[in-house]
Amino acid sequence: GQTFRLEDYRPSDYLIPETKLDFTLSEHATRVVAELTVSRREGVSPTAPLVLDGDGLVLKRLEIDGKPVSADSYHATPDSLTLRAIPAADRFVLTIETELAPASNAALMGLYRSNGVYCTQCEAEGFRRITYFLDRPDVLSVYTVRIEADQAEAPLLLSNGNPVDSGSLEKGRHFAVWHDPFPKPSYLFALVAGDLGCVKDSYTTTSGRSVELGIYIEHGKENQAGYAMDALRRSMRWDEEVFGREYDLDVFNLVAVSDFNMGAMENKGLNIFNDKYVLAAEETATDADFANIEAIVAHEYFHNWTGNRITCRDWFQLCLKEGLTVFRDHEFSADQRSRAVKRIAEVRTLRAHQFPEDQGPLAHPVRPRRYREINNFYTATVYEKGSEVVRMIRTILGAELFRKGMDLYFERHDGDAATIEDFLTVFEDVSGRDLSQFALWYHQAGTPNLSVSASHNPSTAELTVEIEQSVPPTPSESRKRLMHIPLAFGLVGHDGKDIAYASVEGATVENGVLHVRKRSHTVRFTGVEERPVLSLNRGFSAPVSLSVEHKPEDLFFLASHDSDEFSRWQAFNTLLTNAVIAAYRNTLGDKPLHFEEGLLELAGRIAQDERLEHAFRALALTLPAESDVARDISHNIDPDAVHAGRDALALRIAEANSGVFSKLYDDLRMSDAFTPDAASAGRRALRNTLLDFLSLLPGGAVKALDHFQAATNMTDRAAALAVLVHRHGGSEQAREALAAFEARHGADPLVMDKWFMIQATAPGTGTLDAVRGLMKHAAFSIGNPNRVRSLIGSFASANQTGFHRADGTGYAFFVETVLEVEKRNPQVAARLATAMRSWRSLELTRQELARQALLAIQSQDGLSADLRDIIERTLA
Ligand code: HT7
Ligand code: ZN
Repeated sequence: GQTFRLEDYRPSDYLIPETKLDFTLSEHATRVVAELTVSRREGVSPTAPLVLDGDGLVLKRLEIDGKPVSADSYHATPDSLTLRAIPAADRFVLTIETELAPASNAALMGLYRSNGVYCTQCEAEGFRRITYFLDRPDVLSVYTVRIEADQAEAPLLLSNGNPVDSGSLEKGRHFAVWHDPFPKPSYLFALVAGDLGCVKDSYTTTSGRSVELGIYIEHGKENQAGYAMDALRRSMRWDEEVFGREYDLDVFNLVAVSDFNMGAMENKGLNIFNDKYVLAAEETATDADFANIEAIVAHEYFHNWTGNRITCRDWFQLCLKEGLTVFRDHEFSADQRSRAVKRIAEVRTLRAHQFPEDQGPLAHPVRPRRYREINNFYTATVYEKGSEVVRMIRTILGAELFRKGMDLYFERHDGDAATIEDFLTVFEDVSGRDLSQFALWYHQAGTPNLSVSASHNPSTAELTVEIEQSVPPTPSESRKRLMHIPLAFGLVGHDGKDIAYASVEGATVENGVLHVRKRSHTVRFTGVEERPVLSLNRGFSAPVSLSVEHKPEDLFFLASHDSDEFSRWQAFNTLLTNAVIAAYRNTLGDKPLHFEEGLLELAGRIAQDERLEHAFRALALTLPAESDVARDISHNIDPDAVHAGRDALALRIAEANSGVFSKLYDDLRMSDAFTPDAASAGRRALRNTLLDFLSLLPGGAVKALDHFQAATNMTDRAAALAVLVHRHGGSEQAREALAAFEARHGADPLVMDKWFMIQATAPGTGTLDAVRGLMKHAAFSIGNPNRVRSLIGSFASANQTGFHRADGTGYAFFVETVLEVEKRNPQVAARLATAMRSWRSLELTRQELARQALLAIQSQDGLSADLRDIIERTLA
């Protein structure tokens, strides 16, 4: 396959200032007539050919200015249309008719059908599956779209922008016309047509513009759209208040579909969502679902300014819209909920998904320099690390200059297809700072390491801190440059308060942030009378991995006293991780396992600490996942021993705190009506975390089944089911709960996804057969991405002992299933295949079996570009 390189970027010879599309919808033969106003860019030779992108298209008609184009002046293949003889005039109208079969489009890119609804997905390169076009984000066009369909089959006809016309036609057909006044790239085009239920509302912007809001969902599910609507209204208000950004069309529509490759899509004025991120009711959605819906509704809405009004010049700049928009949705959720809890959750996600990517064969810079398949670059690095980079800009500049920079960005680049350089320049312009070293965060892959040690001299009242940075090599980048790392810190005194110091030398320190720029810094603080405990990377100010030479008691101290809540959580989490790793090593060495009493006691104290939010306590008490521990062990990993070490710690914590945990568990029972707010969710989270511990004690399965049966909402029901299946798999109680859940929710595919996922993530070798069996369940469908992700995706990427079986049968299943999914949907198959990205960290037997599995996929004929790209990079 072709490799695309950033340095090869060149503007197109032609532009398409206006696009008129006319769709005559039918399942097997949809007719699309595109009328493109084409203009030649200034200075381009009139003999320059016009080459349009296509993907599997069938050309039916081609005209220039209303006249058929002679056969010898164009060349059409399914994947491109080249026009050689082009009118000398600067502008002409090109009419292209294509015919599509949406019903047989299983890849879910371009125009397809989901549950009988016509819908589109055009990012990144799906528009070329609809018509021939300059399908690149720097070609912006004003769209007018006419849709014609059978009135009974598709009473609803939606596209981008504002509705301008509609009416009835003969033979039970009807039409609608939409006009979007904002020039946009083709990836933001959307169409939806079908028979859907609707929830409506209206919103008035600060400047008085009235906007009609519509959320479209399957009939009968109208009562599940209220939370998404509320999240949308709050997002609109927040963007006005925090970023000064108002909505700009008369309508904003959001449609939920069941077959969708990703989470949602920010098409201008017509967001299309995976229904998993819209539908919510206490009976069917967990607190985590509510929080995701809020975040994703906000994310897509925020794209209206960061992505749509200002788009990307090319796909290498993807983080320009995604990293920035993730940062904006993180800030929104932090403002709506608890900032500290939100931050901890973000960092856990970053470490679980981005760190392994950055530390494995798929590592790439936040702004990649080359790709073979752009769909494979919608990654945790582009999104989550991209957001961390924006956060660091704010940390370095301060909130006020950051906002000034954002204002300048919107003012200077509204209507542009911009680059990361444009983005960085606005912050340099408002602050007068040089961000060239900082820009490496966009250009260089890999997680930087910081090693820190400190010594205190009481006689001189000096604290000396030694800091060393290193950036490990990553694929095709063996030599790394030194980064600018903003490290928020505090010197914590014996009373838990930060100690002031007289002066500092050896690094720039501003507003509690130490700027690491060199390979090594010796930082001297004077006027420090008592030995402080160093609290570093507060709030996770930089996405680095940090090793600090702490005295063992320092981590205990920080876990109890650090004024920065994130760092307090971090200290306790490090203690837990270290304890699991020690148990892992003892398991491997056949030695008895021992856990420090102090750690077990601290768990009990955190659980009861009324000064801490419930959600914080729940997060603190959640043991690091097996994959988190494995990442810290980093090589020659035996997943079974990790599991044994983690389980042993859980049991010891439960035993040591049984009384305290039981009492708290009882006290936290809620009798009032369900509300999805953060405080209530926090109570449920803590109670369910305690249940997980208590279930390990005698009578635990019965307790968990009681919890399951008493549950009045999905959060508690799913949590109890997970405890039963994961801690008491095969028990009578687990079987009873699984059957009851299935009987109650069997007809709701989104809820059954939870049932699949819980079973697929049950530890142990038996899960493979269970997953194979569940693939035959009536609620499973290999063509639906949500089903595939919940059963197969979660098994492959979140089940260390079940998937990474020492006999390699998990990998054989992986080969078979990935190839089966790929036949229909290469994008989903490629994403599934990333489950193997850390194969080189495993012990040697598993490594070899994993390599054989990857080679077996690689040797297949006719592999899609998507899957081949992931497999070959993973093996490289
Ligand atoms: N910008 C959207 C990305 C997306 C996507 C990309 C490739 C294939 C299918 C897709 N669906 C959505 C989502 C977002 O980041 O907001
Ligand atoms: Zn996005």
